[in-house]
Amino acid sequence: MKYQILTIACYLTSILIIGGCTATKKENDPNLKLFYNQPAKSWQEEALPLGNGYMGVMFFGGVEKERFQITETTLWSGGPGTGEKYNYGIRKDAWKSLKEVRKLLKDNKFKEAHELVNNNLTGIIHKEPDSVGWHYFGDYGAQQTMGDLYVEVEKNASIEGYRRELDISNATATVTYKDGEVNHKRRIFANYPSKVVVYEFKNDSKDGLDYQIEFKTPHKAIDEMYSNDIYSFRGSVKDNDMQFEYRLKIDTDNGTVQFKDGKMIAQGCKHLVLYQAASTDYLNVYPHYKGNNYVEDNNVVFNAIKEKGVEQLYTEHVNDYQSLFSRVSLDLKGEPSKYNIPTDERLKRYFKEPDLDLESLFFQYNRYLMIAGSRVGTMPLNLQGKWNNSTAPAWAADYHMNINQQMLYWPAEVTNLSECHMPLFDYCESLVEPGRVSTKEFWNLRGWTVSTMNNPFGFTSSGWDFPWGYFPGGAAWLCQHFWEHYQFTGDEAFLRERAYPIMKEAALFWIDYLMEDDNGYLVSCPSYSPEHGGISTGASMDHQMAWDLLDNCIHACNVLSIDDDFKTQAITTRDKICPPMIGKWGQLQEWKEDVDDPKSQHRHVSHLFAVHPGHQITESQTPELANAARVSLNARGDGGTGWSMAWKINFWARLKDGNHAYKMLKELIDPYNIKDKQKFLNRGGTYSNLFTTHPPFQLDGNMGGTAGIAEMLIQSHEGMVEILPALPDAWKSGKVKGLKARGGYELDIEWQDKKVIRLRIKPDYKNDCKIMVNGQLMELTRLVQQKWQEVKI
Ligand code: FUC
Repeated sequence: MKYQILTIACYLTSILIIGGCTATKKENDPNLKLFYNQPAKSWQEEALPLGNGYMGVMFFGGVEKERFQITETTLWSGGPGTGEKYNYGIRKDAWKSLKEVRKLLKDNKFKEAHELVNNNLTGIIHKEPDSVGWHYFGDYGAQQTMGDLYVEVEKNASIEGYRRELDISNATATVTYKDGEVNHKRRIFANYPSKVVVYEFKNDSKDGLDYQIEFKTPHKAIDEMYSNDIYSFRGSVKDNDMQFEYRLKIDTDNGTVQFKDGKMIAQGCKHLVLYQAASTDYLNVYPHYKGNNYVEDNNVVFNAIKEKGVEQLYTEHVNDYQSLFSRVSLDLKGEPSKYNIPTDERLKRYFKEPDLDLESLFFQYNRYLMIAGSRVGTMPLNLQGKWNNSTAPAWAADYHMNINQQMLYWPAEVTNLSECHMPLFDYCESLVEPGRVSTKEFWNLRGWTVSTMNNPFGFTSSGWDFPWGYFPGGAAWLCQHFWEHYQFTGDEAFLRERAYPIMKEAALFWIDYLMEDDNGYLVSCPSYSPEHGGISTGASMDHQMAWDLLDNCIHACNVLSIDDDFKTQAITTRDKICPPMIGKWGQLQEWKEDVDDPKSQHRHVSHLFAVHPGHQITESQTPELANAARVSLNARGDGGTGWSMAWKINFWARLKDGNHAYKMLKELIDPYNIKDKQKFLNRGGTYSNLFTTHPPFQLDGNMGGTAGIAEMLIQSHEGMVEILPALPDAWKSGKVKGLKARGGYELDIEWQDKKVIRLRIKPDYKNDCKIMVNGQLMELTRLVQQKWQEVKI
């Protein structure tokens, strides 16, 4: 340990126990609003997202015609429903080529090895010959939009005072305007406990107005009806017959409703409320993935809300949402005058003038998106979270395991949304069974794996082309999340019953797969550094992920008092893995061979996994390697797609360079990056709805961005909690409340002139804490669990 620990007694006396909790509930915080003076035209760039985990909605705020685009993330094309050909991507007996591939690589016959892997060790999909690039994958399928709900209302005069708003302090969207003398107000919210989305329309006209309501879908209709104020559309996806029901209850205080030609016409309304539920027959159970009683799902929802009016549902929603969202607040001391600038305009100005509070809004918006998209019992976030308007979205809007899926969940624990992490764990557990089959057929080894692309129908095979698709390390990386969840929560039952079994099984694959090279190191073969370079023996990322997984398994064994052959094997294997190496230009090597190209600016920087999200390389323990990582990162440059820039925030934060991390954050938020395609091919940025882009929109950049901001403010991967480890000069003073650290601590931090001036800690399950504040390491002891305590600085 590089730092000297400060006398403990001195700090013991300085801890004051104070009561109460840090209620950060902020109603009407003007910086927690996105707002615009015009309706959205573009789905991707302007429409605004809402969600209750089950359904995602994008709303446009059109005056005469409102459009709500609806996603229910279990709705997919592809999979077993397409017919017998679909076989989870498995190429039977693929493993028989493994020996030959390894021999070819030993003889440096890379071209031949590539050919053989491409022909024999890739997965299989069945698609039409006229498929279009990254948008159509045959029986692999794609996440599907469910459709759009349109609500038309008459417009009689010129419009004044238009405002479209999303308040993320209470997850409520509103549209307000005046049409002549008539005031209009819409309110939209997505309620998780009752599983409904509610759309409310109000006007203060004398006799009420007519509203036309219509649901449109690209999918096949099975049945459409309207009876007793309830509209129901049953449909199915064409290629796999996945069935779904979209249901809408229509409440009018004083109007009448007629159903004609697929449209509901509500006449003479001053107050119209629509309650929406949706469900599909998808069931996340291998091998059929079908059988959910989706109509019954909707019956249950509508029975339960019968007695609850719109206000009760709204209160329930706000309480539920705020119980998560309000745990954390971030104040970067920007200029309040910016709060009155519409968000699109504010974003445009962002690069020219500082707007620190836009950075905190971005941070909180992504927490909002996590709560809107990932709740207990729902599918995990995918590439587009829960917001997809297409039947052929980019990369199928799938679960992408070579960076994207993991990044989506990086902010979950540290930003105090541990519960939102749960869908990822449920989902990973559902991959184990098909993942075992893939591991048997592709490598004839123990354990479970998942590669680059994954659909919710157990496609755990390598992708259908080499090299991009070959990434069995997906499972090892996902398992890091299980261990992290334990570290942040101290939930030993979770560790014993859920985390350890899945981690162990993922580790078995690596124990079997790694092979000894001529130097006596264990190396990954064949291996491929995600989407960069070619086939190799010993891509550093594989080694780092395997090291991380085995190291975490060993720690888990210690916590659970497990002392068996597996633990011994895990230790022996971990210690023999080819370590991170420094190459001829001072770089961290991406491969075992020293062949890195100093000119490559590729967006993937996979060999820095050990810096983040791993912890094998740290500033204090392995300074030379950390420096080599810095050299590599500088060479790769500051460009990249949304997620790539977001990852770089995290890297620079871990390398304790707050200013560089901040530069990357600005690049990520900057909307002009997207336009600058000539200069920077494939460059991300942020749209005016604050969605980050690859392009196209991918949610990983949002989530990686928020994780990066948290990483600048707090770190805890080195057995201690570091306060403000990578604070940029731009964030001179500020306050952050409610961030979490490994060990289960919750922290409130206030700083001025880049120095911590106030610190409070609430330990969850421990009585002590090593903590680094203003460059000094302190050891706090005899802390009281579940209580806020002041640490005197
Ligand atoms: C990975 C990345 C791409 C894209 C895709 C969804 O394969 O390399 O840039 O983000 O996922």
